Amino acid sequence: MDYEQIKQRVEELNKLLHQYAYHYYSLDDPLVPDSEYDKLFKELEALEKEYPELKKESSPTMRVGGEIISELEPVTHRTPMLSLDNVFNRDELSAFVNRTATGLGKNEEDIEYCAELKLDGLALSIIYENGILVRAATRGDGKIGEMVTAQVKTIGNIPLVLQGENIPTYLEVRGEVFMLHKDFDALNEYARVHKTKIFANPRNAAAGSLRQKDPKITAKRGLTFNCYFVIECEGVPLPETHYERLLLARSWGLPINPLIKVGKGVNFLQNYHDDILTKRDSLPYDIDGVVFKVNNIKSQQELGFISRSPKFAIAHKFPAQEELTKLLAVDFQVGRTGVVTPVARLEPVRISGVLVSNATLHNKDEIKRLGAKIGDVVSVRRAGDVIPQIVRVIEERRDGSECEILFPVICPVCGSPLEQIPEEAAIRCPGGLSCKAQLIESINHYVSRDAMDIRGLGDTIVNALIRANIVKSINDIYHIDEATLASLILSDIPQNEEKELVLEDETLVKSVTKKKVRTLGKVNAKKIIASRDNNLNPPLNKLIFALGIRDVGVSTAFSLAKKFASIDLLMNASIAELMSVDDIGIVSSEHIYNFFKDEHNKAVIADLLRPLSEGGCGISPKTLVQNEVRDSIFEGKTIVLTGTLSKDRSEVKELLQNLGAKVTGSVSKATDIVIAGANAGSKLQKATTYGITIMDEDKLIEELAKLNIPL
Ligand code: 5U1
Repeated sequence: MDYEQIKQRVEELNKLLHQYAYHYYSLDDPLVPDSEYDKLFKELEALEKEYPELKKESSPTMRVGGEIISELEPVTHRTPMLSLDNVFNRDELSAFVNRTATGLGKNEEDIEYCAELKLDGLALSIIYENGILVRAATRGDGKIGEMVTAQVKTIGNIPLVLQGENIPTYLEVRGEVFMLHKDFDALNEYARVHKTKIFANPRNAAAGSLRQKDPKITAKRGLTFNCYFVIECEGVPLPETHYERLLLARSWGLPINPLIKVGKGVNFLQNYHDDILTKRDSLPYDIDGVVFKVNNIKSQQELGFISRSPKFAIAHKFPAQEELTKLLAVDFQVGRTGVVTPVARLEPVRISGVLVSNATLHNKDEIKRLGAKIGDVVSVRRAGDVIPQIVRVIEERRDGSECEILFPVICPVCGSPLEQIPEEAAIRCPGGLSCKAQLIESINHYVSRDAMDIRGLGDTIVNALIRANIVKSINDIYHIDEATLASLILSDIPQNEEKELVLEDETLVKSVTKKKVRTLGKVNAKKIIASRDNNLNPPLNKLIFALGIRDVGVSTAFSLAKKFASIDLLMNASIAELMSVDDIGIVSSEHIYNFFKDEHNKAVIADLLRPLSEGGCGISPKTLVQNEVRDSIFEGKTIVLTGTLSKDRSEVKELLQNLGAKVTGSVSKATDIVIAGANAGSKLQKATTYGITIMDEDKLIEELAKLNIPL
């Protein structure tokens, strides 16, 4: 290629890569596979390295981050970046609606609002000149922000070059930069392993990542942007409503949130607030409220501003997800595999509607990192369905009475000396099943739904069985008779007391008399025994999962059952054979191998499998026949998972892959099935448009059940 041809090729690669990014992020409809994008990206990188003068400021290669900056440069915003006034309840919301109507001289019901999410990140201004991203700045004090252009260019869903029709000569948009929970978790997991800074919440992580002086670091952090306002636009006439302006921005490739709605009246606004509040925990990012804006731009201008916020918009805030409370004590819990976990006992505090009195402290390293002491005032965060966490200690609130948290050296349950596992932060009790805590957890795991599914045998009864020395190992469950179980259930209830009784099936019986309890005990015992005896032929994968082998979760158990036709073959498998199973590495193979070589485990399994006629437990697992697996409707299909599923998405993905499916991230014409969980958004919409088969979670469970795979 001569220089002219090289120049042309660089132009062409720029154009193609921008177009591919637009189709991938904005249209959710990739034009080419990721491998093709990567190939062209590398080609452009190589050409730019050889001919640096051909590298444009808007080149897709800017996504990986440019030079390190010594200071973030101050920038004056052409239009100040405002903040929003807040309301916290319906009365305050009604007052806002009323004020707005009075201000506009209209009826409340006639004013249209655009309802949006209040994303918990940081505000950003982006300017495009002739479609090219030329400047991005943080809010700063509203008048002067910090230039973060190079950092913002690394954010995948922000177009470096606007796409579509009628590109303006000048455009300034505002929006929020935030971090998805998955990116936040990955960042903190990395920080834990590499002992670098752990962020308290996704907002801090987003701010810390955007304000990096080295844009290459920003590039690795996984930030996301949603546009929420078109501030200035030249060269293209703008529509008259805020919502239509957002749609226009979207047509140029700027991402907007899919949950935006338009409507009228205070009831619409309150319902939107309530609806989003119920969805809050299942969203893949943090929000701290909703925002309502008068939709008509002329009306917005008519209403004007008060000090630093517009009169046409309001934020309806949600309860905070972080609150201060006192760390009263630390208990140490022993899990199924013997890992000892410190659990913080807190002065009960209400966090986003839930009373929190415990929080996990993970391990010794985490306590050290937090520098927590008993008696400290701590900030506790509860977001989504994640276990509450202590995110920081408020050292300024110390009064000297706080005391160190001492880690036990012997197991708090069985007294065995605890072991520090080399290379791991975890401390473990080596007691195995002779440790009551591990025994309880093993039994609870064995009887759980994904395992042997023995209904009614909950925590309380398992505890009582172990305390009474009736159950010392999982096989003992099969040697209990109904009368023993019934008497045990009865004996656990105080004799002359009327009280509320929560049954194992979670029904609440009020003021139960002694007589009634006696009957309930018998009924429960009958149900438990029936459930146990009806489950003597579980699918092999369920039995493997139930054994509680380290590293063997639902999907690994399934892979093992697919590979080894019987428990005998699995028990005799070599480490090399185990490693040939999908996603099983050397460490997991060793755990599995060692589990089956252990004499105690061998004896327990032998008793589980021994026929009833010979005094055994009579378990005879059903083999996973290869044909069954091949006949699955997922074999060879391209599947997209979207929305919130009740099971971990990566586990579902793995399961489907095990069934021969290809699981991809975005919906295209090549997609065969979209599995839509709760609150599925644009991908579901797109699947409907393309006429792709849509399956909800219940249908997925039903299909997997046909293959004897629990979800
Ligand atoms: N969704 C949304 N969040 N938010 C924050 N819209 C929105 N608008 C804002 C702010 C500070 O200010 C506008 C008035 C530009």
